[in-house]
Amino acid sequence: SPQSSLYFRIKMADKQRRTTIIRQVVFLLLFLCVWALGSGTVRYAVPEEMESGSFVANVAKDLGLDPKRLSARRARVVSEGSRQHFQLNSNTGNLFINEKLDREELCGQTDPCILHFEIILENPLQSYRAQVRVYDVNDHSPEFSDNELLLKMPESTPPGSRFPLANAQDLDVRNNSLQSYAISSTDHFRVYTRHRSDGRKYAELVLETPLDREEQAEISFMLTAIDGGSPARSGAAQVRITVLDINDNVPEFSQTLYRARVLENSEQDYVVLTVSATDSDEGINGAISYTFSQKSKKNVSSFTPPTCIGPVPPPAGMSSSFRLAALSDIILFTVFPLPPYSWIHFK
Ligand SMILES: [Ca+2]
Ligand SMILES: [Ca+2]
Ligand SMILES: [Ca+2]
Ligand SMILES: [Ca+2]
Repeated sequence: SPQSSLYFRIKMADKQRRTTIIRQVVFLLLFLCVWALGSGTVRYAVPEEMESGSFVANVAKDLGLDPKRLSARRARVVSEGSRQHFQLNSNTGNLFINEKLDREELCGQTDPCILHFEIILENPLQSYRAQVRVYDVNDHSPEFSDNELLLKMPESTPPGSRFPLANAQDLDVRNNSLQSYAISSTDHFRVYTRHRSDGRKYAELVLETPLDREEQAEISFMLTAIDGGSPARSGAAQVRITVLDINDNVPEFSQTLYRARVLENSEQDYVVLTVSATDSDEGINGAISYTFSQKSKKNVSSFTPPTCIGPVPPPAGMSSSFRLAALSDIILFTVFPLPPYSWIHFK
């Protein structure tokens, strides 16, 4: 009937109006919620490593809440994680550190280190976002993974050669982290602080002056890593460089000219002369054997081949000697290994 049709239309309009109102209320509530959250965020900053129970701030004052009503409204702190880093005194509105904050443990290399939590009140329900920035304190020294860094380089290494060294690690951030490297005095090396692509700093050793194993077979010095904290902290490692031998020394006779006199009727195996040579190189590079040179073969025909009577091969730097048994006037000796070689006149 027309009447029932009209009633139906009124009903529909009513329903639509109510839906619209509900939608508007929900929207308004959402808006208020967002506004409350936005306006209620409080930010604080504390240095790490402060003792448990240290005062952070009075949140009641900062949020404009009545401290006397905090207890009745069951005000409390709810952290995002499982650990409660802070506690609220519901009588005063003071926020305290619940347990000592270690920035390195909480955030590692993430900087800034921010802890988020909420301050929740009941009757009426209100929540405020809060965050505390934990400032870094220089409580770590740069550390090398090994106390000793061992390197080997041939004595022929040209000056200007670069040697990257293992980097030290400092768990702190920014200025409190590792800034530079230094070495204790050495004539041969300089150290430079270089940056890796990931931002970490490592030490690069540069050879300044030529090495000479015969002069110094091992070079050692301290490598120090320094941070930028105030006061600065540092860590050190011993650098030991073994200089490897190169055959850069010729054997040298104890005299450039040896003179000897022999009677023409000397017996066979008569010792005419003992000569000796030394080579300051190491191992096989310093081993000496003796021989007559090709040129003087004719002259030495009456000599037995020279024999080494010292240890064969002689230890580096030790002299070796041989004996000759025969007659002659002038002989040329060549000393091995060849090249390089030394020679002497034998008269
Ligand atoms: Ca710490
Ligand atoms: Ca720290
Ligand atoms: Ca540090
Ligand atoms: Ca050498």
